[in-house]
Amino acid sequence: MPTPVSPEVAVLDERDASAQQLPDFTTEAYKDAYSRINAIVIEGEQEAYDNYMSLGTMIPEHADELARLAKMEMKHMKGFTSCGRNLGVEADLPFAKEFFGPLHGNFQIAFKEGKVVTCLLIQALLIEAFAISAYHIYIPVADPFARRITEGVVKDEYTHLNYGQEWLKANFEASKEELFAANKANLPLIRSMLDQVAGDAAVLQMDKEDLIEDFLIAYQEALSEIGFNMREIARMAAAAL
Ligand code: PL3
Ligand code: FE2
Ligand code: FE2
Repeated sequence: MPTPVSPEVAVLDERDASAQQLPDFTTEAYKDAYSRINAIVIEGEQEAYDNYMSLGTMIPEHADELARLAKMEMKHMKGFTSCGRNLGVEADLPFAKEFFGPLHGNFQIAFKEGKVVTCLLIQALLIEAFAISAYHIYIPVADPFARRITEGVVKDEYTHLNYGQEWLKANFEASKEELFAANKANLPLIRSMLDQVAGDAAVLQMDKEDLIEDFLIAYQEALSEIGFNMREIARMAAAAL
């Protein structure tokens, strides 16, 4: 007769095993998926740099602070470039440019129209919450080199999210209507970006539902800090359904 194993022991064993099971970073399948994900992150950091520099011209009293945030994005971009190099992967940058195209286009239109609230919602809330969720879910399944880099980056992204949150909180009543409209136009784009990246993310052992959950936590928390009530936040989140 087999020795009975207590359920506690079985659960512990399972957790230990799964905690150690990292993907094989050397397979062609992994590198192929990484060439797109790595490019998305590099392009995202580069565009974030450009966006904070643009925001600095719209909010001249914060130009120095925004230039400091932009510089952090440049450092992130370089860090993620070295992650690809470390794995021997060439980032598919044309793919990533296309991936960001619609959101990038909306930011550019808002910038030209001087819509600082829309620009802040796109960059400091949506893109930063997307990055925070992606980096959180990536860290436990990353190779050791990329994990160290990503852990440093994710702390900075909270600083960026916080910048947008505080500005919008201080200008809440005047920004409210534009925030509703900008959310309605741009949250569905984030949703479709998540859908597009899900297949490659799965190869990196990142789960789509985890990404969505983590994104919504960061985004809804920011909206609540800014001053929206529960009903308004629910209505805004529903724009992505
Ligand atoms: C702004 O600071 C950063 C903008 C980057 C956006 C990143 C979106 C990431 C989606 C894919 C998730 C993979 C994470 C893996 C990191 C190598
Ligand atoms: Fe960044
Ligand atoms: Fe950022």
